[in-house]
Amino acid sequence: MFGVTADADKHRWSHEEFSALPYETAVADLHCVTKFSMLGAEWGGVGTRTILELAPPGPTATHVMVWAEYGFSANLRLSDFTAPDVLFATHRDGEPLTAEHGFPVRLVVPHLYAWKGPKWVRGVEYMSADRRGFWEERGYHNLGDPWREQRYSYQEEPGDGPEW
Ligand SMILES: Nc1nc2c(c(=O)[nH]1)N[C@H]1C(S)=C(S)[C@@H](COP(=O)(O)O)O[C@H]1N2
Ligand SMILES: [Mo]
Repeated sequence: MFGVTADADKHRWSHEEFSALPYETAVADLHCVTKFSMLGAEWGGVGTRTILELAPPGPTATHVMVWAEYGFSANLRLSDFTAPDVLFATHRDGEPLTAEHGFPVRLVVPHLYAWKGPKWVRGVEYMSADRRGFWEERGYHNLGDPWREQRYSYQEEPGDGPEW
């Protein structure tokens, strides 16, 4: 965790330390915008709320950027990042994630479209203002709520995302 943390320090976990943190599960569908969705998987890993307690954000933090391998990133409102059932998943249906699906850790955000859940997560940046991630810069909706069908940026309403 880096960016505007409460103590202005970076917080890191080795794989071993991360694996020792409290383990939670959540059943969640992955809604992809362009492919078939993965339904009903049980994800296991570390809750974002656990990480937030260990590395709290500073008072000005309103958003996060979740950074992954290969330059992928996704931005989230802090409230979406810390919502119940949002996990740094290490397991799916009781098995460690495969490389293809995000080993060693991916973010699972059950209430948002799947691009908001980076695979191969490397770090999370607390931000004092919103900034678009990889797909959000390339035409996907800044918020990505599947129940509101927020797929593309042209559907954004004023206030849904930062100015272009
Ligand atoms: N690092 C990274 N994470 C990513 C992506 C990506 O391209 N790179 N694609 C996203 C999209 S668009 C979807 S639909 C899901 C797909 O997850 P799956 O490969 O486990 O089915 O991963 C998301 N996370
Ligand atoms: Mo996707």
